[in-house]
Amino acid sequence: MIKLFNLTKTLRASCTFSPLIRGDVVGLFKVCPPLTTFSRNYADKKRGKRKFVEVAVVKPTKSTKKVVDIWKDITANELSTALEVDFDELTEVLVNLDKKNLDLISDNRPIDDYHVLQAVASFSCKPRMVNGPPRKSSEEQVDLKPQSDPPANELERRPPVVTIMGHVDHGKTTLLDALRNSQIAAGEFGGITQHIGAFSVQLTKGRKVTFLDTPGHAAFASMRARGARGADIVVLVVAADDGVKEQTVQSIKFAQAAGVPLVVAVNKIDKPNADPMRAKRSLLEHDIVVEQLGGDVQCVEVSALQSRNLPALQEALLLQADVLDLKSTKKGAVEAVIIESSVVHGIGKVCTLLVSRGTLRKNAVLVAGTSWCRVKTMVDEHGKNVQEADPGTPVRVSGWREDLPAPGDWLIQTDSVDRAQKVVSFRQEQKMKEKAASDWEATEEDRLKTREEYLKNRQFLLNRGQRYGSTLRNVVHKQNRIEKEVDSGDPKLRLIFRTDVEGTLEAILEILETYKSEKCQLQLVDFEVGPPTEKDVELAKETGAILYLFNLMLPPKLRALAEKESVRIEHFNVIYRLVESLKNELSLRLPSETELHLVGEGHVLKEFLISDRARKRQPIAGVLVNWGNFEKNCIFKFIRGDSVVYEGAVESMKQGLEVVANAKTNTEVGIALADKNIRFKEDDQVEVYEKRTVTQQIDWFPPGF
Ligand SMILES: Nc1nc2c(ncn2[C@@H]2O[C@H](COP(=O)(O)OP(=O)(O)OP(=O)(O)O)[C@@H](O)[C@H]2O)c(=O)[nH]1
Ligand SMILES: [Mg+2]
Repeated sequence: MIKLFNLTKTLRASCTFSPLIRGDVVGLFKVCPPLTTFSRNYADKKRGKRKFVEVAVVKPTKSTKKVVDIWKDITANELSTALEVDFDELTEVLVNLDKKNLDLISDNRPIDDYHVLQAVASFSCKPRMVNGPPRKSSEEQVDLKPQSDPPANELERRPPVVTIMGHVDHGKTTLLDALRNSQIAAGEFGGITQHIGAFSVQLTKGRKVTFLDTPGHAAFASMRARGARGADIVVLVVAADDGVKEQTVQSIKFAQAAGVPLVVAVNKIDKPNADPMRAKRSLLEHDIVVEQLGGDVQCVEVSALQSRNLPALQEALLLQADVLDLKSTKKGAVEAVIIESSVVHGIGKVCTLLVSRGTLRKNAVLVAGTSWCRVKTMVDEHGKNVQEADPGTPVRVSGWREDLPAPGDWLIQTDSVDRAQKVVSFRQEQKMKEKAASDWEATEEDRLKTREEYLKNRQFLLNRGQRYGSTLRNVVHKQNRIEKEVDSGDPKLRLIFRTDVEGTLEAILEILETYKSEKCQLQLVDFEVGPPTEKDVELAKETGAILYLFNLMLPPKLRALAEKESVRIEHFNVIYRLVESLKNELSLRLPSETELHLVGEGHVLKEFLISDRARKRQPIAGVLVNWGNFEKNCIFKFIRGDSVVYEGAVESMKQGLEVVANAKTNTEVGIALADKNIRFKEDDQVEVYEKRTVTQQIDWFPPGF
């Protein structure tokens, strides 16, 4: 057996004969050594034609074979990873080489060096000797990864996570209220849900279910998508009087994309115009075939308001949960998903999370995204302190440091604050690297753009006969000056946002993304979750922005400061009111337009020519007012046939000898224009318009508003 320290030697030796192992073919010479250029030319000339066979110079060709790192005492397992081949396939090759290898493979012992080389060759790869197995990447060493599946003997049944989804106002929160005997819907601002809520409910038969209530309003699509992703079962609420609507369809799609089974609750069956069958049939169009129509999707008709048929819905949910056979372990490190996060005055960063494995206790050290936490307080949905939270339990946890975890982030427990901090700084570093890479790409793009721009400007100068001179000074700066002047008058709306929770901030930003109007610029100066501070007021003052607060209190001290600094603060707790306000603010910044409103009509009875002192003849239109009111300061139009003879102000209006400011229906009035050259004819039509200024409306219609 050749020992591995001889491996390099063997390799070198084998290269001479075996291109399979060596990989790169150096070269082959045909017949003669090459001639110098001089001697060949001379020979060619002398003999008139070439007699030599052309030398085939074969350049060193780089092997295209994959290089595989091998090392002393490599095992079959390691070799299959290095070769990136199936372990069984490699086993077969090694056993074919020598039956004894089977024992080495089963005991995970090192394979003989010679067989290693042969195996590598048989997979058409090129071996490269390295000192040892590759070290784990720093990412694997530092970062926290979810644990592998728990052993079967640790698994215990856990409560199902049921997400309630559906169109706005179809009764999701009322249904949850009915199931848990609460009054959430009654206390909601604007009668709509704007947060994702997590509730643990004890159903009949002592079974617990964790409900996630999602908003139905169009603005909260991301929250709905997250709700579906975090669910075991989705309850699709469809109002029997309204049927399948836009957000019902979206909810179905989110549930299907997340691969989560549905249970349909046809709600509001107490309503006189309820038509549960119609609702069920329209679900067919979206591939939801309920049991009553021969499908396999459970469907229960309920009235959340009257608590009708709720036991049947509970039964359906528990049945579905049993089918799914949901299990987890209470042991080991905690893993959970962040449902919502916020900044609470006096408490700091707080997250609602749903435990998925392990048992969460006070003082546990957690990492989620780029934040970490030593659990300071832990409360349930009623605000009651809890000591423990096991799988399927939602809790609110305070004690977060660094960033605010984002909803949907995966949380993992770690053993020490030191480790948590290391993980967080590693992740922050990774984020920065990713950002730097994307920034670099953007810079590179910019550089190419600048180059293109430069060549264009250079060509522009060349076309004008200028071969020298700065393109920057001669083209760009000039252009910028012009653009600046044009730009300076553009209407702008600058905004700063502070919201109660991350989810609403995300919804607001998504709404702002839909703003495409060019009539008024919309500039987002800053946005953050948490109560406003003095800095926000200062920033608003500096930038001339309006500070928008969503679902947040404005401390009296800040109110006084804002008043002193003349900073506008707008306060909302219902999303559609906030959007209304934004649209208003944008519209107010648009220049007003004038519209002409017809206020009277008449016709010319006769033209009079009157001589004035300068002996100039002044044509006067003798007009009968057919209807309306001729105000002197209105716009007058004289129309003959299809053409407008005159449009504009009049010089004077007289009734008899009296100068008048207006003339009413059925009265005659003499009208003089400043332009004495305009003549009138009998039956010329006269239209009188009042100028009205109207404010423009912004052309922005975010979906759902
Ligand atoms: N008649 C009748 N009204 C209902 C029923 N369920 C809900 N409602 C009413 O429907 C309205 C909307 O109810 P919510 O529970 O707030 O609806 P939601 O689906 O949670 O609304 P969002 O969360 O904003 O999407 C309220 O006025 C409820 O009283 C029901 O079974 N029957
Ligand atoms: Mg609701």
